[in-house]
Amino acid sequence: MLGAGGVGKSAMTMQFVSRQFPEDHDPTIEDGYKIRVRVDDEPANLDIVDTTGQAEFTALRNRYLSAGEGFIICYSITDRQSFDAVREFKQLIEEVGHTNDTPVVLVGNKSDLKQLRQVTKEEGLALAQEFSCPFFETSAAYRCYIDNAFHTLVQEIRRKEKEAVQTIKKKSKPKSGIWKRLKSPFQKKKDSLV
Ligand SMILES: Nc1nc2c(ncn2[C@@H]2O[C@H](COP(=O)(O)OP(=O)(O)OP(=O)(O)O)[C@@H](O)[C@H]2O)c(=O)[nH]1
Ligand SMILES: [Mg+2]
Repeated sequence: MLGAGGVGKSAMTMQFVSRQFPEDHDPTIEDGYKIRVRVDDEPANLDIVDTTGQAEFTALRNRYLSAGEGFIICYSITDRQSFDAVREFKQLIEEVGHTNDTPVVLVGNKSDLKQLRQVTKEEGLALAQEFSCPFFETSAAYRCYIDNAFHTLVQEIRRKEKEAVQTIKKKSKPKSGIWKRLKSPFQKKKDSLV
């Protein structure tokens, strides 16, 4: 879970893991949750790291960037600054992973606080399109689209794993041209024996 301070990373995680909503903002230093869920009828063992949004613990948070298989980047729809910070989180992930292909889901949380909205849904969608990643507006308070966000990240991780396996298979398969050329001398010998 990545995102600026107070956007609801812990609230989303707690709703997902234990169906509880913390009313107070208790700034996270670092929390971890292990949970087994089923996604598309397949079990998934999730190791969720709820990171800090507090600037003073940035170094601590960054340790998880290289270990993470996938990321939920959160902002709050009521906090323009948290939306502006999303790009920095995406860049960090790219830098650490040396790829722009790490599974990411973008989440605009606190969708229940409509009257305090500072970021439109269209802006969220446009950023997700730029990142080529799924997007949800969630409410941790009302448990809206929380499962969708986590399950979609699992699907993204699985999809990219499958793609990686396909690429390795393709690379290790000898090209038919070379293969034919290698085989042809033997073929001729065999033919001449007959
Ligand atoms: N109305 C509403 N409030 C929310 C929602 N999600 C979180 N909050 C509130 O926002 C405050 C901050 O939530 P946290 O989950 O602690 O935020 P965080 O992103 O974990 O913050 P840090 O750990 O400091 O990075 C708390 O008071 C929550 O109750 C939501 O969906 N709707
Ligand atoms: Mg927190």
